Amino acid sequence: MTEPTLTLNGVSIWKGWLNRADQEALVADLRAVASAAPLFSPLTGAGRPMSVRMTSAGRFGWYSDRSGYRYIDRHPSGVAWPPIPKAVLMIWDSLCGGRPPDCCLVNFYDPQARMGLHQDRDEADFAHPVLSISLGDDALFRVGGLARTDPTRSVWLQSGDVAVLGGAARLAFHGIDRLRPNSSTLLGSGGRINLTLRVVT
Ligand code: MD3
Ligand code: FE
Repeated sequence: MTEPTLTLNGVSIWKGWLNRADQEALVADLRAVASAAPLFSPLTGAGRPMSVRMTSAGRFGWYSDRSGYRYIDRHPSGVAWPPIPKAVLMIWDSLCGGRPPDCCLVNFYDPQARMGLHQDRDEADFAHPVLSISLGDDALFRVGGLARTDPTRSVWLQSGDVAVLGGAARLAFHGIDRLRPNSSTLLGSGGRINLTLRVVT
């Protein structure tokens, strides 16, 4: 396996893992996912809609409402989540291998959207890595340690970058502080897509 371009608090980042043609093909796949399973704004525990819109592909999709964060086996409309695109599974194979992911969360950020510092802990087994793919505008990614108050480091994630979160970093606090608007021409109307692949069960 190739070496990551950089590591940040244990998070491995491969800059430009996807070339422009790969990125364009992936966006087309994701438009098909979002047309079968439309984007929605999950509610936080406080009942406020998140600024990031989401949908999922795979056996499970991530969902949240006032009853909490969880994985559900259908889109809120009742339709099945579409299959994870083959090109996405191939990226997982190259960098993670092992058991294939059963959720591909699709996060869509409009220029104002953010994601506060959090841990990913809705999965059954944290021994499996998480893989993230960035498309579209640059995003300021922040990662800390296992406690919310641990020191954090930040890096700009760009279109085509892939990150793997494994080992101790799997439970690190992380978030997206802001986008750099109009930094990419990949998405016609701007914004950012992040794909997060996880083994859920
Ligand atoms: C570091 N998404 O959906 S992906 C999420 O860019 C989420 O949309 C962000 O955090 C995004 O939960 C960040 C990169 C990422 C994903 C999982 C991690 C970084 C992580 C788990 C542990 C540590
Ligand atoms: Fe997360």
